[in-house]
Amino acid sequence: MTTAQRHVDVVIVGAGFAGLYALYRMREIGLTAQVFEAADDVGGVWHWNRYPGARCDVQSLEYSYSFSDALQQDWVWTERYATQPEILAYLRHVADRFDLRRDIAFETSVISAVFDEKAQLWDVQTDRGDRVFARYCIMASGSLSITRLPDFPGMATFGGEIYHTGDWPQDGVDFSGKRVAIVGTGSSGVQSIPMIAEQAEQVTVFQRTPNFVVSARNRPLDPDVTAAWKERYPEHRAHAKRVGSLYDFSDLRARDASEAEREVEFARRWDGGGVNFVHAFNDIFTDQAANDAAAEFVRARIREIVTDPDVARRLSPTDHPIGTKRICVGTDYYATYNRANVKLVDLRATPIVEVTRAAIQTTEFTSAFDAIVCATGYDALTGALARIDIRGRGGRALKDKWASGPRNYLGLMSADFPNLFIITGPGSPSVLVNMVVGIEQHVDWIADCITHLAAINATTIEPSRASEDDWVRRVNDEADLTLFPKANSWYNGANIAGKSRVFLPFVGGIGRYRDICDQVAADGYAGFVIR
Ligand code: FAD
Ligand code: N01
Repeated sequence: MTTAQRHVDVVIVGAGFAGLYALYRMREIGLTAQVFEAADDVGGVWHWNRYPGARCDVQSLEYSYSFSDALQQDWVWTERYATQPEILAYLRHVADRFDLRRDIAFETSVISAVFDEKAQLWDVQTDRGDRVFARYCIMASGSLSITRLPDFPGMATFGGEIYHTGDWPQDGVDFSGKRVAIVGTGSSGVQSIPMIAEQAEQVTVFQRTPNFVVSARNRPLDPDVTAAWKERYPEHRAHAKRVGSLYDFSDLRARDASEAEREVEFARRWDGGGVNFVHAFNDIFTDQAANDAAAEFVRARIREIVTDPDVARRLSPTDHPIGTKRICVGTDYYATYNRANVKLVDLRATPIVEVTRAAIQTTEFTSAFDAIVCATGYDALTGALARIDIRGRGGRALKDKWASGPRNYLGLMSADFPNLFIITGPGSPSVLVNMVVGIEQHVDWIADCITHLAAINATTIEPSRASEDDWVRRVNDEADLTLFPKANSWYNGANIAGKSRVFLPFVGGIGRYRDICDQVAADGYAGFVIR
């Protein structure tokens, strides 16, 4: 398909959960759309993250679209937390079922989007020479789509394979008989380490910061449970619109409970598995003492599971409140360190000095490896936007405007960048909630907004500076009321050298955020300038 030099109503960047739904909705409101996707297929995160053990940690029955009842009734999830292949199959099914592929150009990266003030159109160009003019531009380019490799001295000289979990070979990797180094112990490391350890001859985990890991307690989905859930889908989805997922939020404060009561509640949630552990009390994210109690419960479990006390100590997080770096959900993670073929290296005590052609040299030892797996994360929330040369009024670059931190209103739009919408970007609940719920909310709001503009015969919408300033302040102020700023994490850009340290997502929750967005629309898009 050639898309060179043509006009559409809307350009959409990305064909993951967000881009696919955006395309569906734009068509539904009668717009022509062109999607560009760097990958060779749909799926986004679920296309790229094929590492062993990759799966969601929001329950499958909830980590899925709600916009089509026929879809949610027909699709059968087989496990409590679906694997990457199953989620990818689901997204492929969605693309086929709603005939979405015909408007998607694959293996095509958007390199620039420039607002033409005279024509009032976005001029979008790709690495394949396409040039498309569009009234609207929707950035569905992902919050966790720009991978980040470590830059150890000599890395380029390594003669074995180097993998990043977020750019995994499509045909998989056979680690049988291999000596594998794994760098990184965030969610991707936590999911992949036990799986790679089962296959490889030797696994050495290079850990900089230990993370809190709760057990997934994954299991096959009982067909009766699924049927009962599907019967009550409208109720479940309505609830998720308020809270993101059927998380079991407690109304109780840890400080009001006795130590024994706290232990019972933590144990119940630990045994139940999943992220509900951090919702055991409603002050875990705001009260250091409550947080300490939850953190200590996990550290005690680590000491129970891991047989070598020194390894258990090194695996125990002490430098951040639990939950302020994204809680990891794993299967057999801590028990994996009891295996004879797994070794843990604490990079803070024993830093890497150099990577050579066949080995990694630390301050204490040199070990030979056949492969290095980097589970080293992403340039989150702003990375994909920064990769594109986005220019608004007066030729101003978005990355310059955002040099000291993202500036936008509701996380959705930035002043001087008219008709440019961002899905689950900074300033929205984004990565702090079930992201499919957040994506549907954003896309529906954008579809309503564009419909409104057409109805009043308007050409552009963008936030006023004042509303943008207020929103940025509010996002920061609300984060400052929590323990989140106490951690160095990708939530606040700490994982990228030179990135401004700003807490990126809106901590207020999807329900409150939805109310704010709905009120803005009901008030005639208050805070926006419509021309
Ligand atoms: P993505 O899926 O990242 O899709 C963005 C797409 O845009 C990508 O395919 C990318 O190639 C493309 N793109 C980017 N820039 C360009 C460009 N310039 N030109 C063309 N194409 C471009 N969230 C949850 O809520 N629950 C979970 O359990 C969960 N599990 C996760 C597990 C993993 C391993 C990861 C990495 C993330 C997980 N997430 C989870 C977060 C996840 O990001 C979202 O749930 C969701 O998949 C995001 O969808 P998206 O369409 O917004 O972005
Ligand atoms: O990335 P991360 P991720 N030298 O940034 C370490 C989602 N997700 O891919 O903490 C040594 O969390 C880094 O160490 P430190 C989820 O939202 C969900 O694991 O910076 N180490 C850290 O340990 C998640 O939060 C699932 O000190 C280096 C790790 O690499 C997000 O995606 C599964 C280093 C990076 O952890 C990102 O998770 C997977 C260096 N130079 C992903 N650089 C689910 O389960 C980095 N590290 C649903």
